Amino acid sequence: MALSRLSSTAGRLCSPTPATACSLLHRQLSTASDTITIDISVPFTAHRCDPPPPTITTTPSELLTFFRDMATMRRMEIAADSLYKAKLIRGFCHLYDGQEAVAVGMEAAITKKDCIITAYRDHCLFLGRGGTLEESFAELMGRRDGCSKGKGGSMHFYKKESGFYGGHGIVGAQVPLGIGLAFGQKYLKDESVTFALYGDGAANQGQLFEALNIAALWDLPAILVCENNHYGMGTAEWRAAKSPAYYKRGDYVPGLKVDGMDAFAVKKACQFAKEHALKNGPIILEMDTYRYHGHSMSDPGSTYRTRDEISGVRQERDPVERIRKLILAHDLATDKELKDIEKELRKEVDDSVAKAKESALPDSSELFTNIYAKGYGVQSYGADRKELRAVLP
Ligand SMILES: Cc1ncc(C[n+]2csc(CCOP(=O)(O)OP(=O)(O)O)c2C)c(N)n1
Ligand SMILES: [Mg+2]
Repeated sequence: MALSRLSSTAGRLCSPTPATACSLLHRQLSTASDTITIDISVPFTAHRCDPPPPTITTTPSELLTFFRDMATMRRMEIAADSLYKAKLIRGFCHLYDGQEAVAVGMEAAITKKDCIITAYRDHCLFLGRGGTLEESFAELMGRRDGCSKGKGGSMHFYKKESGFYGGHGIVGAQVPLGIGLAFGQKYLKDESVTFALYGDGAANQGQLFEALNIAALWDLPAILVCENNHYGMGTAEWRAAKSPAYYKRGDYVPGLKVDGMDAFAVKKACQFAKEHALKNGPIILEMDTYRYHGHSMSDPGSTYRTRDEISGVRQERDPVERIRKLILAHDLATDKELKDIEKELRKEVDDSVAKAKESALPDSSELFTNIYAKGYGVQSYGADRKELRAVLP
């Protein structure tokens, strides 16, 4: 399923296979054209700028869309966990469950002309950009129908045609690349911006400050999004950062601290940041979020933090549950209808896994493609630099 189909446009809630729950909701929503005003959970804290007001207006259909999109992402990551344990996914695999509100809220504020670039925790951002579940699972399992033809795996999802530039394994390295994208956007005067995402661990890297310096000097339309899930692998932020106020770490660059578990707060902050960046240059958004899984599949995630901490966040700040409560409070659907939607999504995820499993492994000739740009005739010499051993495709 392409999440783009579920984007925040009213009336695009239902998947093409009509399900009872979906049509019921559709009937209700067609009469509910009202806008709803929501207080965001935690007011923004600002650095060198006036924060936007802590309220946002939405519609019943956007609320339902947020619910469906985040529940799909949650289910996808749970399925990836099982596939990894069944050894159908090999190598690295970093899951995003807990952080879904960042992907969904950001996507609701921007267009596909805007660019997103991130680190290795990239599956859900790819879905948000319109990637499909099947492409995701195929990539995770190294199959040729994957979004990177099965050659990237979990850390290297891409969808350039809708502004998604990956998927990067070197911590922090995506930020200078993102600033490069923003440079291109300014140069071409196309009124779009780049969101460069990085973690709290990456926030301490030198390259981030070097890139930010250039972005600020040249007023580039760049938004640095620090997804602060409070841990870099097994290291708590307080052990790694003298100042964990990441939204202020740009010093001369403005910043906002945002409740990253509230999709509406994220949406509002991203709208604000886009407007700011187009007029004035870079801004930092610190998203206060949490990952439920360990750092990667080899980390049980419970040795450096308590189980109570994890369950406390689930109970009090879970991004999907927050939207569920809003939908129920505004009588937009019943609990049963929402559960039926989740059942339907679960089936969609399972069907996509089954289809992805049918995809073949890449052909061995693919080992030599997508390594060098075609047509440059890259030559490989022996150690003496005289004997030509191969001309690569
Ligand atoms: C340059 C570099 N150093 C170290 C690593 C190993 N490493 C991978 S993820 C990670 C932690 C990064 O944490 P954070 O930036 O908070 O992102 P999160 O995993 O929490 O999303 C480290 C140290 C790496 N991949 N690249
Ligand atoms: Mg982190």
